[in-house]
Amino acid sequence: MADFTHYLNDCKFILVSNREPYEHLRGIQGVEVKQPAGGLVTALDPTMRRTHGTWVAWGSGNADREVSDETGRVAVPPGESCYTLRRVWLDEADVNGYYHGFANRALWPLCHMLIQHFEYRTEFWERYRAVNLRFAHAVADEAERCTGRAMAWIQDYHFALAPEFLRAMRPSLFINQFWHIPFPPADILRLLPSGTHEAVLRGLLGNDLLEFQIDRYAVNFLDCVEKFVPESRVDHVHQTVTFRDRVVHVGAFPISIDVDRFEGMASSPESQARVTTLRDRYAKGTRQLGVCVDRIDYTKGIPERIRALETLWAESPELRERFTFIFVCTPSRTDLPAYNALERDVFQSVIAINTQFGTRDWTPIVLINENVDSDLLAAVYRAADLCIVSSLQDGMNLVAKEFVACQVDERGVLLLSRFTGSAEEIEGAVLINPFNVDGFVAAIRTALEMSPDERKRRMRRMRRQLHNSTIFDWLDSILARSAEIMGAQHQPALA
Ligand code: ADQ
Repeated sequence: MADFTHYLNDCKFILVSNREPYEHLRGIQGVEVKQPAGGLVTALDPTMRRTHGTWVAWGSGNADREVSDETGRVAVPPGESCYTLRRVWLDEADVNGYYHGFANRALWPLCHMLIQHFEYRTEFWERYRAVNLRFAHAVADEAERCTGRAMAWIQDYHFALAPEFLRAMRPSLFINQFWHIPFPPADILRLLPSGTHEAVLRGLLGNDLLEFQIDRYAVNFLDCVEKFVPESRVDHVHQTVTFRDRVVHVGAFPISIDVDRFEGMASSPESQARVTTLRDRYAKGTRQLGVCVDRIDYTKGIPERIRALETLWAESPELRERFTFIFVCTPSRTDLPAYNALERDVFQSVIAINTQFGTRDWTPIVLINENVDSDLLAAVYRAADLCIVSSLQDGMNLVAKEFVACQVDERGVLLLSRFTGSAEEIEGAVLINPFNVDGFVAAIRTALEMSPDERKRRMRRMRRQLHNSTIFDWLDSILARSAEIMGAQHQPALA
């Protein structure tokens, strides 16, 4: 794995995210440590180990306080002590207002333009402000502890206001932020009350560099700033904003996956054995196997996908017993009513389809409703003849990239929603509009009928692209750009 520490020189690296990389939990055996699964932690933890920096995050584990000092600091990984985890404490009202509230009920639906789910409450906003301020204080304190320069790298939409707070506390700290989800056009952002949408933009303008997944989101951000922050000056050509006598850089940095890891998992002998079992069961001879993998979230186009499958089996009886679909999903944000309703809806629809079309020997949709470990996931991706990603909006979508990385036999077709960041990056997928039922059904038919040569040609092309754009390339490009901007600032970036 590449070493990125040279970009930092002697600069202290402070990473900020909502979720922590290690959670201490009290179990029957005493305190246990859990490392949450997920691409970001897997990619950033090795980098943090090398930088010996600090990771600032919400201390969500029920034994976190027991093992942390009075400022919330604890050395991690346990037993190795390579870097510091600085925990920020949130009470129930904070979590409800900042996280479930403003982040997930206001910003998340708004950024995905699914405004029927948008909900604004003053209490959400006030908690979000207060928690962002608390995080900014923690980061400023961490910057203060080091003698030299420091760089803060903030993750995601949970912290739209923290950069501005932090800028006021530490004017010369280098601050950058990666926004993982789409950024909406101005007409959508202004659904936030007057004063609030401007505050979100001014908050983000506290950064030196603001990274989006694709150029379209960067363009939306610049348009919003131009409309709602009159005291700023936007340069659309260079993608910069001059604001309060500083230059804020904006750009596209598409996130990816650890391609070699997924390819390695898919190629292992255990995976090969699982693929043989899966194909014997579901894809023998001319039968075919489809797959999808999602958190159950209304942005992922799950009901639209189920409707397309239902229409396909209804209109093409010859495909019954010939095309089986493995539906891997995991419950998500179950504290929110919209997510519970969706989960119920998904399960009921799957049962209805299986009842309508299933036979004694054949179940159309095989539902796996759990968090599947990545080795099994890799085998399922490899075994499939097609994978459907039908998001209504999606910042990037890593499932599409995982499927491509695992397709070592180059037999699978990727059906990919036009409204994902990945669709603007990957060439070789069959693009779909999940709102267009007939077009969606026709695309599944196209995939099922595609010749082995055409499948191989498309998959090979996607795999080549993916190998040139891994999560390490993403990290490299962001840190290289940050180092470049820091160097050009002509001021000793003293934190
Ligand atoms: P997410 O909305 O979570 O991420 P995505 O990029 O698809 O969306 O990542 C989901 C991850 O969860 C994948 O790694 C997938 O394998 C895993 N996953 C889903 N269901 C699973 C299951 N049942 N079992 C095991 N693993 C499962 C947000 C943005 C995206 C953006 C990422 C990264 O919404 O657009 O791509 O961040 O920036």
